[in-house]
Amino acid sequence: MDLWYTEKHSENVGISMKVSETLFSGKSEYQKLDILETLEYGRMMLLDGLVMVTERDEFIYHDMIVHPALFTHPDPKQVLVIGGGDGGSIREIMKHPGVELATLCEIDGLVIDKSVELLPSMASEIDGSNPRVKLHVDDGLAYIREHQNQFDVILVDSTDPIGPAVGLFEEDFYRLVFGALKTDGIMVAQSESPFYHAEIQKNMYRNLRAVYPVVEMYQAFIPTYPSGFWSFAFASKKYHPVKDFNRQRAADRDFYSKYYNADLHLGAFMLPTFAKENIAE
Ligand code: AG3
Repeated sequence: MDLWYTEKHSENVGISMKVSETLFSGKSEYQKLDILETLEYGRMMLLDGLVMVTERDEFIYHDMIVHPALFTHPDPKQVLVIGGGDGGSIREIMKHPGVELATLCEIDGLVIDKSVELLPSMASEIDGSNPRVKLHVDDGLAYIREHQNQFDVILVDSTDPIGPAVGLFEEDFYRLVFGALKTDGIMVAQSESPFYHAEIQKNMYRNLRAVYPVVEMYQAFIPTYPSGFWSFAFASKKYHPVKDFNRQRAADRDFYSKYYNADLHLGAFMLPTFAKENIAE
């Protein structure tokens, strides 16, 4: 018997993967969580039926949510991840030796527990053994309200703006994040597909611009997300991701990254016309 999982990307289009095994399927108080073994993409985690990560292509998303901000900020020491319970973002942050502490604030403890158990290649740094990593199972909004003016970089590693992540796309939240950043802080948030989510992007970037002086969009190719063309919002109090980018520092990094590199850092901020139009002021 052939088993396939399909995530619908629109009413009439979806991505399908052949599945060999269901490793976990359950429900937390927030959402449905499934971890499947696929033939082509390795293990895959779904939240409410949406693909969050696969072992085969997660390096792209996690390189790109972390390294552009950490190589734009000249000296990031305190980094917060909101969401990101699979641990992939924390793993990449730990490759920056200057980071003193990375804090993970994930609302759903089940996501952390099951990632540690079933997705060790991502969750290796969130199993409680690394003193440079602090874990909080808490609502991101509540957490940053209590932790103002503390972080150099805040990464919003969320799911789509439905379910528990809705509040993470609103102006009030961006204002709280602004307050939780130091005076030269940077926020990066995953910002959906320019191809499928023009309306979400329009609102999201309008909300960001109401709060931050520097707001730019950058792109990455992520085969398992809707359309494969994905984006991130770079919102900053001071540093510009292209003008203030120290190319040499990125080129001299002492770790391997399979997607990110110093040329790509700059190229990622160059957008096709339709994507620019989604977020035009
Ligand atoms: N964040 C999920 C991005 C949204 C994917 N959307 C979708 N498949 N419809 C991933 C978290 C990885 N740390």
